[in-house]
Amino acid sequence: MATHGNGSSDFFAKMPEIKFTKLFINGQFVDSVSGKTFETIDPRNGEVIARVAEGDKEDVDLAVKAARHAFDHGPWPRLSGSERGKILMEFANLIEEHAEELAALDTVDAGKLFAGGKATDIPHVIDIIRYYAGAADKVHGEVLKMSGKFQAYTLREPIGVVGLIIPWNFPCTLLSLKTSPALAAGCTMVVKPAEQTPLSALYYAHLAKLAGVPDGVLNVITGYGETAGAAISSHMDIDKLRFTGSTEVGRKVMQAAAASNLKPVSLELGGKSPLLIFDDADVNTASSLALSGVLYNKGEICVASSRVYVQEGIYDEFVKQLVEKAKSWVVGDPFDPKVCQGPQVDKKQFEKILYYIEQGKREGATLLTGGKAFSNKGLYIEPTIFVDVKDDMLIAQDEIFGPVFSLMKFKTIDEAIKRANNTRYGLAAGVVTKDFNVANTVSRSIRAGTIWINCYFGFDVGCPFGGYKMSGFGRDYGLEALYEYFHIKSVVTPIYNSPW
Ligand code: TXE
Repeated sequence: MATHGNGSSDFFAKMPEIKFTKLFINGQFVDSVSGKTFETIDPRNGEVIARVAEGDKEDVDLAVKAARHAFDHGPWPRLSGSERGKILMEFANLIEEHAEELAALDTVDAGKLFAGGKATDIPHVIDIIRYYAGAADKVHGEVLKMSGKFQAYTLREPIGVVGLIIPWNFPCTLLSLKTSPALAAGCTMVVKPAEQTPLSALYYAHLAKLAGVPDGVLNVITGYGETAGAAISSHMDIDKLRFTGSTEVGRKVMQAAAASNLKPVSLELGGKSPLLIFDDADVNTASSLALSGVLYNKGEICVASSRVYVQEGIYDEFVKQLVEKAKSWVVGDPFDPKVCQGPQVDKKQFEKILYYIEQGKREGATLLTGGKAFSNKGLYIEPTIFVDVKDDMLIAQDEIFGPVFSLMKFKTIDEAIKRANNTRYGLAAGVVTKDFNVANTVSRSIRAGTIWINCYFGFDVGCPFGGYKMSGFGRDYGLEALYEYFHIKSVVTPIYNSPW
């Protein structure tokens, strides 16, 4: 069984002060039009952290109005890229100063590790903002020689008011991933954080204002998906949508976009990523990669390596080592620095994971360790390993989004590739081998947006990320994400008497 964190440090003292609980519209914190609020809950103990303004359609309308005004008449899109870049650099500096508060807010709201937030997530947020700050003045078009007596030049013009819908698993990171390129491009925006994790988004908006982002450019509507989220997706005056979340809701967002003003959509959706481990792999390294590939962020990560395929020659030794490692994985309070895994984000997610564990048992997979809640207080689940998993079982097909391994054995590379591709998703995959040819063949054969060779979770702000198949389309990170926030306009002129 996984062990309990029992850190004697004063980690409970890190409970952050909750300063912002209202909607952020046109540079001001305001109540919702209805006056309604909702509870945000601490998954460590089920206690209410704060009541937060519940935005709905009327609030989205006000936020879009502010964003439209800021786009059509405000300074932001009219500043030069380097002026926007300077403000974004200041924003990144402020995030750096307030890293601890932001990390703590995501810990109480989402059950994420506080130490990890401070050491990894928030520094990554800062990198993201600085990257797009630096890119803001490097956007340009092209000059084209056309057939006949014409030439053209292209302009990249900011796309307008964007709607950004964010999930709860990396609240601050995904917020910066969507907002930073939009800000760099000169867009204005209405952001809806997930109802489970509204707090860091409001703090982030406050820091953006302090940095000099003008009123109306970044608006945050806290509230539920079916109301505030749906109002954003179907809004007639939003020019572009970017969404990260479930495949099911991604479909609804796209339908709403099509049924309203045909706004373009980018979707980053679920995954069921395969990790292929070949006989020549070092078993200790491979089992550690698989361990963190599934358990990192309690399995609440879209690229979790939730299908682990191991070649038959090392299978038994791999399983033995993985089970030992999973048993010593420390589950407990995410403020405790010794803990590796905190509680699942909310009751719905907790119950979803337990349902899939029961389903795995029912369908005949063998449970080697874990398989139940970790304590009777808080939403903790034991790291759970299933073997004898068949490709068509629910636990091998559906995104569980929890600390659940499905282990499968394979004989040949062709078989491994075929089985790895037997999924409706295509977000990421990993391959562990010393053979370069095997690594290359697998990388080119798997239909997924990211392939990790002898590593897992290698992310960088410059490296594009996104899905194939039902994992969505469009890219986060890199210049690819920045370009999604522009229209390309072609300006054509006749040319007379040109020598060429
Ligand atoms: O996601 P939702 P949920 C997957 C993961 C998880 C499952 C369900 O498998 O178990 O989705 O999680 C907003 N119109 N991922 O239900 O509902 C919602 O308020 C517009 C993978 O929490 O997709 C939130 O802000 N918006 C994923 C956001 O959508 C709507 C990360 C995501 O919530 C809406 C999260 C609607 N009708 C979950 N309904 C990843 N790719 O990383 C909800 N929302």
